[in-house]
Amino acid sequence: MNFFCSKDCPDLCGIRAEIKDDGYSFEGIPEKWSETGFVCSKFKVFAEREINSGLKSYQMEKGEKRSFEDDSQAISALAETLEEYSDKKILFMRGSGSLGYNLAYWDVLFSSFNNCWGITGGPCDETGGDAHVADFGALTNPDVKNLEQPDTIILYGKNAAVCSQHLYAYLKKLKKQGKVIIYIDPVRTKTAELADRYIMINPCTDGLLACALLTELGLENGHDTMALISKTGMSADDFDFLRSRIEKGKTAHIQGFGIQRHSNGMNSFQWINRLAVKTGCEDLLYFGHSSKRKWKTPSSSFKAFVHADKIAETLLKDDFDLFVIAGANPAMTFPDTNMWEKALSGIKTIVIDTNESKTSVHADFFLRVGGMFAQQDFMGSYFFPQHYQRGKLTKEMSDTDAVERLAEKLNISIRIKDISEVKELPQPERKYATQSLELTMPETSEKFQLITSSHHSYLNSQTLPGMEQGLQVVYINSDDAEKAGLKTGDDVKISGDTGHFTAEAVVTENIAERSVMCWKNIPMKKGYTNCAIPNKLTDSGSGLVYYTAFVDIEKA
Ligand SMILES: Nc1nc2c(c(=O)[nH]1)N[C@H]1C(S)=C(S)[C@@H](COP(=O)(O)OP(=O)(O)OC[C@H]3O[C@@H](n4cnc5c(=O)[nH]c(N)nc54)[C@H](O)[C@@H]3O)O[C@H]1N2
Ligand SMILES: Nc1nc2c(c(=O)[nH]1)N[C@H]1C(S)=C(S)[C@@H](COP(=O)(O)OP(=O)(O)OC[C@H]3O[C@@H](n4cnc5c(=O)[nH]c(N)nc54)[C@H](O)[C@@H]3O)O[C@H]1N2
Ligand code: SF4
Ligand SMILES: [Mo]
Repeated sequence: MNFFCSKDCPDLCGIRAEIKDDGYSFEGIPEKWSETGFVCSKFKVFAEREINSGLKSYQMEKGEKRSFEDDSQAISALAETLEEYSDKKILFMRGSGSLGYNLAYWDVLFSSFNNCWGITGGPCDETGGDAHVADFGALTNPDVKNLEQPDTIILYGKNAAVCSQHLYAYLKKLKKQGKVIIYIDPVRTKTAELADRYIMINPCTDGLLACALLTELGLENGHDTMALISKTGMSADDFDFLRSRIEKGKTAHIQGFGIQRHSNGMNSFQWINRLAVKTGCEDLLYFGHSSKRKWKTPSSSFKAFVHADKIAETLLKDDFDLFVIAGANPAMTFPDTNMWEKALSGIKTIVIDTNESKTSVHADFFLRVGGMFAQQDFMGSYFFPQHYQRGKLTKEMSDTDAVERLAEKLNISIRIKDISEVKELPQPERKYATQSLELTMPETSEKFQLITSSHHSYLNSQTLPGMEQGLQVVYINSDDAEKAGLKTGDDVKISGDTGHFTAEAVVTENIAERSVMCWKNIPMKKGYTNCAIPNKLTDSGSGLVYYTAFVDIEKA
């Protein structure tokens, strides 16, 4: 059967799936740009979490958990609950648990309630997307095969070895063909191993770097290049190398998500966009495109919206009667964990998920769905040109099975369309329209800047029990560690404006001074990284800031 992985990963792997006596087998489908098809190691984790896990739907009654025998019972009970709320004020949130096209039918179902509100803005690629729309009028990505053209490829905060393993494999091939690869990141991650040159940069200064390069190339004026380079923290030699590579030949620029999770993230993106355009490399500028770009989304009309940075705050104000969460784990993945905990414990909550999570422990009703293996669906890649369809592999109740059954009980008319019935949209083109661009200086602080990155063994908060063991660490530069009297293995208390957590120190040369790094979205030795990250919007006004979070560190 044709299958694909619909996780929140830029790649989108096409997969051939087979049902065997002892389970399932999965094999990656080759692409034009990658003859050896493969699926990443995370895929096994998804299969183990989601396929026939035995987890049942349940409802809390006077503090007691009542599990349902089967899906029909659960659906009937949920329909009854929802009927009680038909005129009440509901907040609906859908996350990135699975990003197939059909998951949007949850929006269709809930937005048909009289007083249901949705969410705008989000935690993922919003800021970078806004920068592209502002500059080019569209969010689009050039053909990945254009990467065969340049002499140099620069990766900015794109940890491809971990987050985009197919791109990493392709870059390896391109390197063998003689392309020079430069990787810029405040952390020397696994991706640095691929690079001909790794350049350590201070967080939030990629825009300053692009502006300094443009100025030195005579394409921009009015900026003090020496001052800008000094703020990036890179050596004159590294800067000259970058300038000479861009001057000499064609250069591709690949923007990662890391840069746009900062308070000046949109501005940084716009300066890199400008660098690519003004040096004649617009068709070599990559960020990503929407995974649903080809199709018109099913229409939903919410009464109004709450912004992504205000969800927990609004719930705490008791503005809503019911909170519905499908495929999201905000208690772990959104900023300000402590506020989320308080908000979730005070509101009636329905969680629709494949697994129990830090969010679902607060659920008054938990609806268990079979996840992507049970879901017939289609979707495109964020980065690559391909798109895939898949059938329903397991017999478990999928998200759309649940939507259809609930809609029928609630007398709401919803029909899940086949891909052949979905309207295809024309694909937009880039047209650079930004005349002049101000440069936004990074926020500064006496404190440490906390970066919380993706780990190769799991995706966002989708882990197996115990997976956090050995990963509850904080990377600290050796000079900083010496000043703070810290050694590898010490427990460190990391405190931000909204709370604190504890992790074990790893003293290293592989991180910029005054920055510290933890793995994202897992429990730490005490508390959670997002306890120390306040709710804040980036300069785009729609993305959440994660990495411009300032913290104090002390031996615990
Ligand atoms: N294994 C794995 N893969 C994943 C995920 C996962 O959790 N695990 N998550 C998926 C999701 S939801 C997403 S959105 C993508 C994200 O994928 P990527 O775009 O690769 O982003 P991240 O690895 O989150 O962040 C990339 C890097 O940005 C660096 N960085 C931080 N600040 C700056 C800065 O100011 N400048 C520069 N140059 N670099 C900076 C960080 O040190 C980090 O190494 O990955 C997806 N793939
Ligand atoms: N500190 C810090 N926090 C971050 C980030 C960071 O870099 N640093 N990255 C942010 C980013 S880029 C993102 S995208 C967000 C992601 O945040 P979330 O949207 O919360 O993402 P996940 O943890 O991937 O998935 C949420 C839930 O979906 C469930 N799920 C999986 N498959 C299905 C399915 O098919 N159906 C249903 N109904 N549920 C399913 C999973 O079990 C999981 O509990 O996290 C953000 N949080
Ligand atoms: S690389 Fe991404 S799309 Fe491919 S199997 Fe892994 S998580 Fe899924
Ligand atoms: Mo994301």
